[in-house]
Amino acid sequence: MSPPRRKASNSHVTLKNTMSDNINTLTTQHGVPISDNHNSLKAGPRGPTLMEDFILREKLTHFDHERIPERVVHARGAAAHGYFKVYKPLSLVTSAGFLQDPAAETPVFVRFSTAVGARGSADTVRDVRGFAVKFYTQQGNYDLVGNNMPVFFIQDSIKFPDLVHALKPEPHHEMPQASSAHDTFWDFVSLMPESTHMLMWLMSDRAIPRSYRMMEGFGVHTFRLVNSHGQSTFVKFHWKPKLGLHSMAWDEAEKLAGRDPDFHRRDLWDAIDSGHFPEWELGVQLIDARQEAELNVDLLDATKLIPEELVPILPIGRMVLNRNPDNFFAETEQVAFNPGHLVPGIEFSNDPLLQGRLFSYADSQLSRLGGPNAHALPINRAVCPVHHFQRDGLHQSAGQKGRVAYEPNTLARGSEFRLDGATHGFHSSPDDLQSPKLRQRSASFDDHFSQAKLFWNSQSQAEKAHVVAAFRFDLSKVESTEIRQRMVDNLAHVDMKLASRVAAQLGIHTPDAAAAAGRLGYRHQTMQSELQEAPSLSMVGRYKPDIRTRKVAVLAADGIDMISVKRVIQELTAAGLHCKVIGPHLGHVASATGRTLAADYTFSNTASVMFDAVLIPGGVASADELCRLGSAVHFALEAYKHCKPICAINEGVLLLSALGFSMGMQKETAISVPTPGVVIADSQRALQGQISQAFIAAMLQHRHWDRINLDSVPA
Ligand code: HDE
Repeated sequence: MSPPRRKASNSHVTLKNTMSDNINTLTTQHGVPISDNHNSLKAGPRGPTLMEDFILREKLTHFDHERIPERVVHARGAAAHGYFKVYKPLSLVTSAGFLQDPAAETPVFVRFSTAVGARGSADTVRDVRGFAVKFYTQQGNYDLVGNNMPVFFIQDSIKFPDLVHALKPEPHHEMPQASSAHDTFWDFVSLMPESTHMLMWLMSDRAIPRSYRMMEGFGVHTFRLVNSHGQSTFVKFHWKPKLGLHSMAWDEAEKLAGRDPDFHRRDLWDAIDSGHFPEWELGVQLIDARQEAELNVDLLDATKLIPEELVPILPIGRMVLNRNPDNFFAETEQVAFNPGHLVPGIEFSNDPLLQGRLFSYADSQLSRLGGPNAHALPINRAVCPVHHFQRDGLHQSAGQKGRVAYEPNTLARGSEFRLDGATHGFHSSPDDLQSPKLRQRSASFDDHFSQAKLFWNSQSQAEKAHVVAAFRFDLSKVESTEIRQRMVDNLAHVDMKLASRVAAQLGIHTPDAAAAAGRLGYRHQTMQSELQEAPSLSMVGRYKPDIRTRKVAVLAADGIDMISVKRVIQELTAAGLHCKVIGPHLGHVASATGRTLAADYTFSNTASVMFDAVLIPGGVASADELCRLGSAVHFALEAYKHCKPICAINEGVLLLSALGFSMGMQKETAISVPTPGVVIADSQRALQGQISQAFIAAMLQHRHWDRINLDSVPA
């Protein structure tokens, strides 16, 4: 059962309908009723169209200009409305109003995105995901414009255009779309050892999330919280998903990009639409001046993180997304985030990557949204009173009145608008900036490999294997052997085994750490870290015992054993899972006794990659028919290959016979788990409820990455 739908709380950021209430009458933009929307005005029924047809011209002109420039990065995204509530007043560390009252709900709009692909590219590509949150607070809008990885490729914003030019499709033929697997990207990053830590994250399963709802989010940079006494504390922001952290298999992500390019967008929409509102907890790492001095990491370096093991995350509030947008263009496309949108009580740090961003966003939006008034679009508008003397500009819609557009004045309402910074207006904390003007990076930024090594050391065996496979995949698409060699030589500084495993399939020499030294862009200083491993960097152990909204495919044909399957479906549904029946055709499949089950999909209009788990019911005739259907056999094998939980009841196991499973294997027990995540059940002997229980237990782990010999599975 879906939970009852809650009424969305943030109705003041709802779009107003601009169409006339009388929708039976079409009008022009200026309200003139249109008598015929099917025929243009012509000189006779077979004559040429007349220039005078202002209705046709207006319609075509508007249509011709429907598209606006897409975001130069993060063009592809999906968004939702919701609210944020703080757990306890945070007045000790910040004066930010929205972080004080546990009873108050602050409306939010959140946009998730991929970074590289064009607006129409696929959702499931290997990429960092954007995680941008706009808080509509009573002290103005606050934007926390983060990613699903805690570090970034570069340290200084002056390298951002180079990074993006290298990563985007190559300019001569505009290929490949939304992929890092090409020469220019690896050429650039192999010459920029500061990227190595981020590359480890990008080649890990974090870059192929199962769902936006199952991703962590990070503010990446260090910010500052400032209290009403002007005391400042460094802060790193973290979002933790309630559903836990989950990813998909790389082969699955690639196939999904074709099967359903909208996979993540649809997943978010469907969850909210059915009342399963995604939630995240906001946490902070607070670092005071004393701790800063003790950390072996420069807080201003965005290629580094502060391990949770050194500075624990303090949960401070909860965000719920409970309403889909009414109009994708007006909201998701026109929303304009800007890390420069702060509220009193939150301030920047001197991170040189952040400092560049403070210029870039508003500048980029000038061309994307066509002028300086994008803040007045409904989705970007503040919910608190706004008063300033900025005037005019393209698309001005404010209807500003009066003769006074300056301050100080005596002709309007006074001349003194300065507020007491400590208690009211935004106030930048004084900073002692007695330094020489120079183009230089701090020597404390020079350690490019320690945290890449920490990340590698902290991964499970299966995660390490995925990282190696991802490096191999991407680098195998690089045509230049020189670039491939350069990259694995860099990896030798992270871990020799990692570098050798990557090199093994690339037709290049054994990695050579010494060869990397002395190259352009190469600076290497290793900071001794007290941490050799940080379990928090691994995704294993972050599985939460919450399987609600996962999708189960039930493979069925005529002759299925209806009693057991219906019961299992009922129990899985009660546990919050979404079961869908896949049949050889739409309509119904029937049991031997004539009981029927409606098919939601066919084997040709869906695929195993669309599901999290597979249930194969019993019934001799059904199992026989499925075994004859290549697409059904492929469905089951592919789910196995992607390490998904599978439950086969009675004869259903025949579908897995290509993998060597047989009913004979589990004669002794009513339910057996012959390999991780595969449940084989004898419905005649299993106790009521036992089958679903065993299947749910397998699903709690989401994916069974420890399955062996997956390369030999014919799917
Ligand atoms: Fe962005 N980034 N970025 N970025 N970024 C943009 O803003 C930029 C960086 C991030 O859903 C652009 O309106 C520079 C880090 C997200 O609308 C642009 C630098 C992080 C989004 C821009 C960075 C991000 C953007 C593109 C290096 C994680 C999508 C159009 C100094 C903390 C927000 C636009 C949305 C979008 C510039 C680096 C996150 C061009 C110059 C680090 C989530 O202004």
